[in-house]
Amino acid sequence: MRLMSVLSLMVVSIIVLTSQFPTAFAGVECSESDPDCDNWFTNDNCPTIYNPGQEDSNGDGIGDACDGAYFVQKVLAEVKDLIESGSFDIESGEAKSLLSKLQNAVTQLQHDNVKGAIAQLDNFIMQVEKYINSGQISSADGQALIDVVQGIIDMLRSL
Ligand SMILES: [Ca+2]
Ligand SMILES: [Ca+2]
Repeated sequence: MRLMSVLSLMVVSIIVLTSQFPTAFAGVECSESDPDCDNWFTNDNCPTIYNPGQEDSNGDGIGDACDGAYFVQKVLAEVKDLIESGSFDIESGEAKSLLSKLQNAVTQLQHDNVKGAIAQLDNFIMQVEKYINSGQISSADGQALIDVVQGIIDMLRSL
């Protein structure tokens, strides 16, 4: 249950992050030096996203509000834990394929390929759905994973 609560917390934090866009994306430019209207004119850790608090949980200089790689890495760690604890009824090859989609998404994000990352995350969701349907992953675990990954996709689309 610890894992489930971690995932739920992530869903909440991603929803909070993605709901932070007020008028910044209505095509209104507050000023050339502060296009996202969050009053950070220089050193904004998400230059195009409204994040006045500048939260940066992993301290890599990229704000949480635009740090897709950070969230995917967290999901990756949780999925690894779930697999290692035997929560999923999947073969090692299936586990490898599931994890590689998340790992590939991180790699794509590190190379600024957001589209490629979203494609990997979409494939991850499809694979989880398949395992839910076959009963290899419980619908509670599976749905929690899908919700959090969908939240990350929504965040990436808003970048
Ligand atoms: Ca910002
Ligand atoms: Ca960060």
